[in-house]
Parts: sequence; structure tokens; C-alpha cells
Amino acid sequence: MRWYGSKFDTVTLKQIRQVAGVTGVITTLYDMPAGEKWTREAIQQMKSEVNASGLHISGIESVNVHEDIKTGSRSRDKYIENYIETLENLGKEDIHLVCYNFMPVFDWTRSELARMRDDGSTVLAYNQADIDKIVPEEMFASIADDMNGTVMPGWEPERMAKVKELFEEYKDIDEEKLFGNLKYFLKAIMPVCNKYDIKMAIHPDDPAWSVFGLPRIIINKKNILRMMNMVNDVHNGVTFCSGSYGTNRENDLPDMIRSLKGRIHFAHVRNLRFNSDSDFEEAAHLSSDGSFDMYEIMKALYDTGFSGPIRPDHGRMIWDESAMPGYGLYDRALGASYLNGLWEAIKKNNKTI
Ligand code: CS2
Ligand code: MN
Repeated sequence: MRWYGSKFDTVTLKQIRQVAGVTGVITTLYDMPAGEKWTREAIQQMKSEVNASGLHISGIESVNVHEDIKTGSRSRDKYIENYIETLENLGKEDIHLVCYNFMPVFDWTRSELARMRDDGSTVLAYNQADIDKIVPEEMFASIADDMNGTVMPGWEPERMAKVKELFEEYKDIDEEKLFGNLKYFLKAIMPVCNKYDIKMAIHPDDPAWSVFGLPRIIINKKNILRMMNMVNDVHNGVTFCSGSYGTNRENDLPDMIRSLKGRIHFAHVRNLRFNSDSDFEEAAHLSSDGSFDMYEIMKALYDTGFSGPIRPDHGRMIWDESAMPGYGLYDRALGASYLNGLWEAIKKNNKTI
């Protein structure tokens, strides 16, 4: 399960440890601004806290990429140097999985953080018409009230303070340039990844299309295969996030997983429910609550020999929990149990007699 650290998360390591089948956490130094070096001491401290609870660190989500690397501006080399040092320190601490994204300005985008469902649970939701009415600079203010006093990934106040400037920096960046900047970044970090066997796992853009006119490239099979081929190294890999790729209903999720065999290092498995082509909400993990066939998704991961960590992703807010939207304990624990159940059944069914 994902854990934001004791300073930020409402969920404790002890609670996570009590979810049957969960042995590790995906974590980060959450207050580290993008572009800064992570020291070995800070990593060691995070690690010993997790280990003391009886869990281990399964990987980092995220080491964020500085905007200057994405825009390819002159100062990018300095930030790439810092990224390399961070990777080196993670490698020395025996951490071998790093999730990151290459989305301009915003991380994920939603129009609502607490849409009420019939059963009284609340979920994150996306409605295109509502997004079209929002001015990007006001996006932060419009959702801040629903954050339950937490800081949400990708929506940190420092980042939002600079939104206008950031849009300016992207005005000449199209998809081709963004691909080029990603390639430049990956080529530069591959040697350190090879040295320490660090698997980089890019997270898809969420939703998987351009939002507010900004370019987005990690959105479908064609683009992700292009990315895999442009730096053809096993350490240049993927976080397969079903809820993000699945926003585009043309993406055939099990087929994408099969075509990325060997390059998926990390999986976020969650379900969405589509109310129309331009409106979706995050559902419970169970197939019948949403639009995805979760069995087929897990089966494709199993069949392709996937051996990295799988985590439940955003959960609904249920049982009156107050937590970071998407990251409460209860529904993610239910999600983890369900995914473990699917995995066990698939595994047993595949046993040759
Ligand atoms: C996450 C992303 O909460 C979420 O939607 O899946 O924020 C993810 O952590 C980042 O995009 C990865 O850098
Ligand atoms: Mn995800």
C-alpha cells in the first residue's frame, strides 16, 4: 500500500501491517521539492521507520521530475544531476523501484474529490464539461476545500502558486518536444539505473488526454511502446495504472499489459465507473462496481510473469473515514484483499498437474 510518511498520512504503518497480505509500502520523502537531492541519511531514516513496523519499502512513489527537465530548459542538466544522485543514494540503500511521471504542470486532474454515491460513500470524479469551465489557476482553490486538511500529491501549495508562470513555460512545448525531453532525461539516468539495478516506472497521465491545452504523451499503447523503444533498456519501464490508462475507453487494458511484457515494474490496480464518455467516477476495486474486468487485468499481469509490487490505488471514502481523498485505509484495505483473492485464484488455476 502507498504510505505518505508519518508527518502526512492519516493511516499508520501499524494499520497497514494488519492488512493481510500486505508486506510492503510504497513511499516517498513527501516534503522534498522536485529537483532536490535526497540524502542517504534521509532515505535511511525513512527506511528504518518502515522496517521497524515489520514492513519494507517496496519502492518509491514518486521521485518527482523538475519542470525544467520536462520543458528542456537550460537548467535541466543541474536537475538531472540531482536526480542521478538521488537514484544513487536510493540504490545504495537497496531500493530498486522508482515511480515518476512526466505530466506537465499538474499531476492527475479531477473535477470533484468527493462525489457522493448512492450508498453514501464519496469518490473522486471527472466530468469534462466541469473541467472545461475551470480556469487552471483557480483549480487549486476550487478543490482545496475537499482535501480534508491533507496535502495531495501533485497539488502542493508551492506548485500551485506558480501555475501561471508554468503555463507560460509550456507555450512552445508540443508532444514531440516533450518526447524528446523525456528521452534526454532517460538517456542521462540509465547508467546509474543499470549500476544499481533501479527500475524506473513511468506513471501514465491521468486522465489520458491533454488537459488545459498542455501536451500529454503517456496515454496509450502506441505512445508507451514508442517510449520503451526510444530507450530500449529494461530499467526504462512502466507503472501500469489501470485507472489512468483506463480513462480512455479505447485503451484495451489487458492487451496493453501483454504488449508491455517484461517492462511493467509496478502496478496500480483500480476500477472506474463510466457514466458517459465524458464522465467517470472512481469505483470500488470489485469488477461489478465499475467498468473494468479486474480479473482479466490481474490475469494479464500473471500471464506475463509480472513480479513487481501491486498496490490498490485510490479507494472510496467509506465508514466515515476522514483522510486524503483516495487514500483512506478502509477501502484500500478491501481493495488489497480483493486483489490478493484474484491473484490466489489465478495462481491456483494455472497450476499444472
Ligand atoms: C497517483 C499519482 O494518486 C495518484 O493518482 O497514482 O499521483 C502518481 O503517484 C504520480 O503520478 C506518479 O508520479
Ligand atoms: Mn496510479
